[in-house]
Amino acid sequence: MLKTKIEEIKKQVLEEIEKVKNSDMLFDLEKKYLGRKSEFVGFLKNLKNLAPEERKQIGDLANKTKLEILAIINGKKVDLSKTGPSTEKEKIDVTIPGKKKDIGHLNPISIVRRDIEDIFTSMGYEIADGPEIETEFYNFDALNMPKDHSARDMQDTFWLKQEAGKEKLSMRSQTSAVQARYMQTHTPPFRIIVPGKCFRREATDTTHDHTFYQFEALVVGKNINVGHLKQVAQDFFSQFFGQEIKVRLRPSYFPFTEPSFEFDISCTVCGGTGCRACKYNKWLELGGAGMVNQNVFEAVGYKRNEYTGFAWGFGLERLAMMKYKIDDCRLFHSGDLRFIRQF
Ligand code: FA5
Repeated sequence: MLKTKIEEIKKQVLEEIEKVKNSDMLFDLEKKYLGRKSEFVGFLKNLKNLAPEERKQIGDLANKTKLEILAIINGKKVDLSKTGPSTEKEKIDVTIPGKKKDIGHLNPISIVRRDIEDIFTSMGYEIADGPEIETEFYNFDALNMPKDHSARDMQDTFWLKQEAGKEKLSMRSQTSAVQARYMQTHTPPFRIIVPGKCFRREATDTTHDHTFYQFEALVVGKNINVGHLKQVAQDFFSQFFGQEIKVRLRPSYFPFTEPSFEFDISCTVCGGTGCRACKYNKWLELGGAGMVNQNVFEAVGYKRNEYTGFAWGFGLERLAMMKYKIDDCRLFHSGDLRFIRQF
């Protein structure tokens, strides 16, 4: 009786498979005869209720038949694949445009930062780092700015709420804060750059944001002089912009350098002949620079006058603005994808 039933199922499969014309029909047939809820599979599940003698005999036949049905279905699959797609779903329209994957974009600040790091590491510089939340000591005291020093007002600092008995903390207002950190743990000679985020509580405009990047350079050794500062900067800018760049130092004041300079480069747009980008000045201001004040060396434990060194702090946004001819630095951190997608 059961034997006949099994043979009957196989016969039905053989009959129905002849009528199958496409993969959808084959799928339905497979479901009907071998699916979890099919008569055949239910039947296999109930084998356990048979007497041991019959269970073995019928079980063997059922399993053999199941494999045969599977082979019939697979054979049909192969036949159908040879005749090409039989349903709309299976057809591939090669003229439909592909779906573009969104892979994200580097912010131009990151691109510029990487370029700078590549150029300086190729010149033998180390890349140093420091925390964005900084102690008063590293951001000010060690940089020759005692507590009541008026130079602290040169930068509007975001101070954090002071915890009782703990040191006063602020959002780092300049990458110069890393100078003392690095020098405390290293002995000259060394040359480093420190690209990093800075924060200032100031009204924003096209060239000022509350969050911006600077890139500090610090070179310390014996007999380092202003000539080295000028030459290294000139080499760097020429590589960075891919054209010859002239640099100009103007006298200035920073408590942590003596002498101190404002640092200008020849306009990259007009090449130094005067244009709208440089407001017909021919020069563009990029940041501050100078020879490390001996008081800073003393604050980190070096012997006075044993070493000399130069340092600078340039705005990364200014460099990116010049490189990509962007007229508002606030765009960099605006999160506006229409802007970012252009890079
Ligand atoms: C300084 O921060 C000094 N630490 C630079 C320095 C380093 C001098 C080492 C001597 C030796 P200043 O505040 O001028 O200096 O800032 C330097 C540069 O950072 C500016 O010229 C500008 O390019 C950039 N910068 C400063 N404030 C902002 C701001 N709010 N938004 C965007 N860029 C800024």
